[in-house]
Amino acid sequence: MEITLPNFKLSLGDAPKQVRKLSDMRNFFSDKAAVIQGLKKGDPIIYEVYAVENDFPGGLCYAVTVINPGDIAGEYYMTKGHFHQKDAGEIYIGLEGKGMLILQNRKGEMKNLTIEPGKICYVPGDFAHRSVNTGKSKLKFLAVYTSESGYDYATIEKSGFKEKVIRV
Ligand code: PAN
Ligand code: ZN
Repeated sequence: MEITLPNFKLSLGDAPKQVRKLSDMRNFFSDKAAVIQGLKKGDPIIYEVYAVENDFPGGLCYAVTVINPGDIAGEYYMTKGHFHQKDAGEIYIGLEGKGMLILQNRKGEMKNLTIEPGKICYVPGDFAHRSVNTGKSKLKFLAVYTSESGYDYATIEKSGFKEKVIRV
């Protein structure tokens, strides 16, 4: 089943913006020396998130993430990545650009999906997820998740993902 929307326009109103710069990502990129080196030249924005959070039981939240193109010692710009505190699934819908969605559960099992305009990706509730911009332009996608999901960044900050996405 396919639907073509020629003049598609998505509006999140005045959703607040979160900015993640290289300095916020020190513990997430693999090559720590390259991060330190990069920070000597500046502190580039890696990604921005425009999120509408509805904090009530049974509610839904939604957010557009914009990841800039670029890499740190070959490792593409990416999100921090997180588990949900409560195992709850999530939907990602690709809007612009080209990327990958890396999924890893607590047993270390991995799944990789591509993110591209119009593609719907399902994130199972027990999988940590990180999106990666593998293209030359901005990667934009919409995420829809439950109000009760919560975020566990600490596990990924400590142990990372088993796989990293690098420029070849
Ligand atoms: C997304 C992510 C967003 C930013 O809305 O929160 O892409 O990634 P990090 O949260 O890993 O920094 C989502 O998965 N929400 O649950
Ligand atoms: Zn999530």
